[in-house]
Amino acid sequence: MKLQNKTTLITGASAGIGKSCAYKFAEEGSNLVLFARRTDMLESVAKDIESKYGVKVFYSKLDVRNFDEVKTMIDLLPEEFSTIDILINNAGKALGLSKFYDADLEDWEEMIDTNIKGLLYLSRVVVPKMVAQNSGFIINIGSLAGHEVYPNGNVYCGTKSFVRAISKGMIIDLNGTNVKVTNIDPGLVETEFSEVRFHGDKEKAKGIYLGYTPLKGDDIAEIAIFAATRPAHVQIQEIFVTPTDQATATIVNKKM
Ligand code: NDP
Ligand code: 8X3
Repeated sequence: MKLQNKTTLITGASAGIGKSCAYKFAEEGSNLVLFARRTDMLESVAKDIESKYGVKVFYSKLDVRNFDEVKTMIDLLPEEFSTIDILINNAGKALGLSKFYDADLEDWEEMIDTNIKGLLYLSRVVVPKMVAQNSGFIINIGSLAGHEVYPNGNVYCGTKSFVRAISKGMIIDLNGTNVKVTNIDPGLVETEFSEVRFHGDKEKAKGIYLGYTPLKGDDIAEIAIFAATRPAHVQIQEIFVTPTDQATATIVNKKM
């Protein structure tokens, strides 16, 4: 086990990539601090992980869009969870897939508040403690959408370009400390992502992953483990990973 006695904080741990990271990091011996808005799902993840891996898990409802909630939660973490070794800024979403001049303003607000401000809020509160302890590791989950703007992706792609830029900004500002940053940019991963994007339309969401083999949450979690377990002098700044069947956002080898 490579992460024994470490503490990993994961946002968006109730589903998808965040949930996969919770299991993989626990498998490596890390204690966990898990956040999301759906506490029933968090609770079942936490209980299952505790019984399978014997690590300590703290979980709580936390909406990353609310700075006061984030600050209070981190300030009041129980003593045994208060030293965060690894921060995984994962909570995020796309909402809608339409031309920018037709888009729903509320969708924009929620994407910007979650993908950009939420990541900033968690980092602003957790990272000073990492700098003070002169050790820590930050994983920001970006996207292929941060490398490439695709039709109707407009604002979501903008938020993921931001994630890529702020990851670089963090790397620059943390230079000279032992706090490392890795930006992970996945292509198509089969999670609740598309169901959320299409506002609960399960059929439409399913269609996104048909006819080829998409990535799974576990594929991204394994990459996160690899990045988090390099020697102290090795910083993997960025990982861009797609399914083998995906060349670009729009070139996907669908056999159908
Ligand atoms: P899921 O929809 O499966 O999971 C998203 C997670 O984020 C859930 O746990 C959700 O929990 C949480 N979340 C959403 N809003 C908030 C909020 N305001 N506060 C706290 N938690 C929140 O999607 P993925 O696992 O696929 O997405 C995870 C990350 O990966 C996102 O940043 C996404 O942009 C990125 N990504 C996804 C790709 C894909 O193809 N799936 C590809 C590239 C990047 P809850 O609803 O309970 O709050
Ligand atoms: C999720 C992948 O291609 O839907 O970020 O933007 S994509």
